[in-house]
Amino acid sequence: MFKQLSARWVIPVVAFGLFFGLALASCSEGGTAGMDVSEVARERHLSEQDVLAAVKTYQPTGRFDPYVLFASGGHSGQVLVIGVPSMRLLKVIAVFTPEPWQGYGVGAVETQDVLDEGRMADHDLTWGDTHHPALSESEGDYDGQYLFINDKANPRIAVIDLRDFETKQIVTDPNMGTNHGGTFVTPNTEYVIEAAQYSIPLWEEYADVDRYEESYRGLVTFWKFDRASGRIDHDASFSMELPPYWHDLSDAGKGPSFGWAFVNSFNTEMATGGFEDGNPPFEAGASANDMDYMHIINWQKAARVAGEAGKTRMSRGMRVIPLAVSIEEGLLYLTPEPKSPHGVDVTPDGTRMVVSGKLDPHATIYSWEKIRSAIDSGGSGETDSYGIPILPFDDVLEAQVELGLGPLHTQFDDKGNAYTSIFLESKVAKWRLDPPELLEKIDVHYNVGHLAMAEGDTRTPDGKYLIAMDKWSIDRFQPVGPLLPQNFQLIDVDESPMQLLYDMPIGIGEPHYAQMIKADKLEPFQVYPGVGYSPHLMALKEGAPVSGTERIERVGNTVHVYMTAMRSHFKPEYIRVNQGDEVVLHVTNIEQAHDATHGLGISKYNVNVSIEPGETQEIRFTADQAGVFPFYCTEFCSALHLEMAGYLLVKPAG
Ligand code: CUK
Ligand code: CUA
Repeated sequence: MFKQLSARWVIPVVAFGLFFGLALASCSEGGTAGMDVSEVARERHLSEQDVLAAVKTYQPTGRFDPYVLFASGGHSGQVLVIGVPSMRLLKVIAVFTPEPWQGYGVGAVETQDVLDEGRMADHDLTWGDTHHPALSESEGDYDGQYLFINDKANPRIAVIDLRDFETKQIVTDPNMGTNHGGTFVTPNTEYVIEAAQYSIPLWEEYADVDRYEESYRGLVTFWKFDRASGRIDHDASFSMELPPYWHDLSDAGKGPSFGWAFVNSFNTEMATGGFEDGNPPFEAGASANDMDYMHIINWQKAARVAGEAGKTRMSRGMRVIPLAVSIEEGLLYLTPEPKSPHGVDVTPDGTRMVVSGKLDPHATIYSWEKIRSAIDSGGSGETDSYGIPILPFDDVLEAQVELGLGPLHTQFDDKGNAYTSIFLESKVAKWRLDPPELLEKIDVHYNVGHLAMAEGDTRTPDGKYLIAMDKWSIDRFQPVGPLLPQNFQLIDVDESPMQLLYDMPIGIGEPHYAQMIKADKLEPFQVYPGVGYSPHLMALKEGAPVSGTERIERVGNTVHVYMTAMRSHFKPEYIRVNQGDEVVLHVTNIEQAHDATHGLGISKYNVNVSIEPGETQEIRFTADQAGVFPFYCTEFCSALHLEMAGYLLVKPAG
């Protein structure tokens, strides 16, 4: 019996079970007539490690997780909110993609306005490829106020307010083809960094790839964040022209390196592909060199320069610092980095930058002090073909530590250790920074991309929990067809060796990065503060319907409906309009009870809004189809929820 347990586990499990059994027996009034832990473990074929992992992750009902993970939702264009260590999915925040439950982009005007801000190339964009969420920071510490996330596919940045976990703004970067090195914030969220990936022509609308080196350009944008308004200030933001390398991840300096940003690049070969014409494909052409360039950018000085007359040029409505100005003003330096680098991660104390080359088995550690003195001493005179000074590799290198095949991204703990994902080996390497030494590796399943450590990008990481964001999950979960979920694996890094605790399938897209914050730093609203509150304004909205002001007003062909919702009725319940009328529905949930949310869905008109307690929303549509259309509350709010309904009556024209 109990074949899964080797002999060395039997005694500990029995002891554990006994302990638990006794503990339960002694604290439970009704007795423990059921099975004890060891019996359950045996029946479910669980090892002692399994039981320990379960105990380390289980959250009893009503008890909250100590950490919250904000993960990119990948192609879904959304953000996932997950409790750690339970790995329970708490919410999917609608960002770049319409989302009906939250009433995002399906009828509510203000949410549609946010999505419309994100239109590019005269297209409605109904998806995004989210990669890197960034929590707002104060003095290098997550402050729990805002979250930013990039859309790689369409170069955009979104701003989410963590008072209500809703997307407030989308800004587009008209000079980029795609982005990737975003979002990363400076230590007081002065700026949100966004670096382009695949270069496109900058100063002209169109140029064929045969003019790549002259006309195509890389770009980094520093989006100015205005904390008071909770919005990015477009006019106070600026971009910097970069060579047409393909830029990759970024990170902001802190502590001694405060004021600087670090942006990786690959394809410094400036390969232009064209496999079909007998050229090397991008994968070969863009990885021919042994070294690419890390870009070292003085953003503090660049922000000053961008404010000086004549130092920027407008391109597609954005201020851009031309390359020549950056070179002349000493805003931009390069240093070699091996080979086809991906992640650049600044250590918590800001003294070092860790880079991993996808085709190099090392973590390469740069010393900020050495970078600083190489810059101060005027460099070696060497430049790239665009005239950007190159700091010699040996002058700025602190150390290299061999980790394994395909190192990608690095996180740090509170004990001076670093953790690097090793993509080709499907492992996470734990290594020490001082002196650099590989300590141990743990298997992950499989093809790990980013890692997220508790409070990982702050000046004071917590350690303890690490999440490996795995791209493949073959043999981990119940088969669900050829498209498999991704796999988040929770790892306890305080144990030595590190222990895998939990597998969480992500069936909504390919998340790339995530950040994990202490839950008690978040102070979301329980209920909107006041009746008639607009999440867009983050204030009471003038003229929002409240109890007693419900009415229908016609102004020409526009019919304004001032409606309230409470358990369990809408007021009014009939909306009578003529075919062709414009309908403007103002609806307020006049309740203040926690969680008393109502929805408003209108049959066949593609409308659903979520109206949380106190919230007001506006819906606009043309009543172009005659007929009778029920509307109803789409949240099961009360015993008489099904009765919370009404009719839109559209009288045929003529
Ligand atoms: S990336 Cu996907 S694993 Cu967009 Cu940060 Cu590295
Ligand atoms: Cu209100 Cu259901």
